[in-house]
Amino acid sequence: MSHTDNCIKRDHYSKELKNTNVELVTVTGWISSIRSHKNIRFVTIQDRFGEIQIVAKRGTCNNDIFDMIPKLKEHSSISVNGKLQSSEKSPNGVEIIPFQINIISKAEKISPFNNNAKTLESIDTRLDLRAIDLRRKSLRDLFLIRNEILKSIRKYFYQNYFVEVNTPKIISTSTEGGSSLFPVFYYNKEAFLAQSPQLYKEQLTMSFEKVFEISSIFRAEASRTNRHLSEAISIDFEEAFVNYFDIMVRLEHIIKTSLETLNRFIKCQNIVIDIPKTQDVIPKYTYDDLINEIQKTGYDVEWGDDISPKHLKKLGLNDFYFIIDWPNSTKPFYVKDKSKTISESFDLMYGDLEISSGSTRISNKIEIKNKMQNKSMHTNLFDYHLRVFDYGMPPHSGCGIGLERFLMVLTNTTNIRDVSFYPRDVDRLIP
Ligand code: AMO
Repeated sequence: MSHTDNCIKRDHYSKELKNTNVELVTVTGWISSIRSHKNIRFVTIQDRFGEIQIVAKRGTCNNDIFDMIPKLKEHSSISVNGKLQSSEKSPNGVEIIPFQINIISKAEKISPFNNNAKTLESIDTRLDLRAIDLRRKSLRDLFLIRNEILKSIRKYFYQNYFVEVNTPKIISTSTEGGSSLFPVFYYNKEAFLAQSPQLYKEQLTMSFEKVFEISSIFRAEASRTNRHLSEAISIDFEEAFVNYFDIMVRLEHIIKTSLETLNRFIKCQNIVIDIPKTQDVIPKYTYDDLINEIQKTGYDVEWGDDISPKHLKKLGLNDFYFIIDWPNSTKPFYVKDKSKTISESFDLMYGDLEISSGSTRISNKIEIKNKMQNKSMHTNLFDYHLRVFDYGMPPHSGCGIGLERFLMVLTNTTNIRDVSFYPRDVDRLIP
């Protein structure tokens, strides 16, 4: 055994071991399990791509190495230099007979949860030690899926001439209603954390026509649920010269591309999860129709009320669908009216979970000012926005997709905290 501060340089990742002709390899990673039988000892190392099995047999490897294995601690970071050989029993078809094991960083404590368990009781214990929690394969798989989905969505946007933008997250006004705002001190002024990039993405269609942003949105959600975060990631996009039906078509494409990507990825990574079925066309139900149906089930709802998950559960709606043409009163000031009572708006649902909402926007200054006044808003606070309407604001539409909610659906995950690296909720501000 040799303790060293010098990290011995890896020459192969786990996934490269199967296809190499090299006999002597050096691998690095952290220990995920240690097993000892009479004359044979196994150490499993995990790296960014998967697992590597180290096998030490008494008599065929150095005695020091054989004796040190039971003293190793799970989670320690180590490097192993040794001989690569094929092995039918090992997870990736090869194993390493160690010549040298270096402990690069020793784990001092035993993890409070089992590394290989699929479901664990206390999410709080796990979140308190999130970096270690994320070493678990089932959880890492979720985030690798997240990575692939984001790549494919970005690719979709780039192929369709969208420009990736970043808009301010410290802002001066509310866009989605005042109750869920986080106030912050901004020098000597009151400011807020952005609930969405709404007004900025709309403005940017004036110069770039098609924009998207993937970034944090902040919502002061006082309720404790498995579907709300105080800081979530939103995939926002906005497009000039189109209406809300065109945006729904884009969402159909985004869902289709995401499901194709997901299917390919889980097959190639041997990940076993239930994923939603592909729908070429996503059904649309009007708000009017659904309210009627809900009333028939006996719920006491009136036209103009919000539609809640419990109502949708009762209707037994499954898979993806749109609820379109919401009452004007339920939607924010920037949403265009379709008539005196309803708006050009939609929510994308999966079962009873809202994944996205979007609309055609108001592009006329008088119209948006009237709307703000009807909603008792102070138009002077929005001067910075209203002034751009004097310079040829194009008709435009867009939507925001809650990334974590979309991932919950794609990976059949019930708690939104499991698809957020470091979730923030009413009780959690660390780590
Ligand atoms: P909305 O407020 O409906 O619309 O938000 C868009 C989507 O973001 C997700 N989302 C959340 N996810 C987790 N936790 C939360 N607290 C949370 N709040 C919202 C949901 C939701 O459908 N500006 C508009 C979008 C637009 O019209 O472009 C907006 O923000 O999946």
